Amino acid sequence: PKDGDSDLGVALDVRPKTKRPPLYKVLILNDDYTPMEFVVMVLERFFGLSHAQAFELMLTVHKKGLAVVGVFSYEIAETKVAQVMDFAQRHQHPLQCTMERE
Ligand code: NFA
Repeated sequence: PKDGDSDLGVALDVRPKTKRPPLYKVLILNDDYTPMEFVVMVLERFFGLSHAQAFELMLTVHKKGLAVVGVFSYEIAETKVAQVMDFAQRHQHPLQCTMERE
């Protein structure tokens, strides 16, 4: 019994359920071959970052091994991952982009 429950044996929860949809982190992984400028272009093109923000985040991935580049609903995250993977493959770079539940 949470709320609105007397002793009738029936739980009446009057609180509105406002469960938010789960969010997903999109991550870019470092590798030894993808050019830095290509990663910067990816971050500008698909994640709406300025050139300066994109360069900074690319360096974080390069130094730390990976970084979260955005947080989205499942469907948007899935689309971002597919766009990055497709763009990298078309340019024959081994860049990896994945998603994980927050
Ligand atoms: N490590 C890559 C290089 O030195 C650059 C890179 C950064 C690749 C971020 C992937 C992600 N050319």
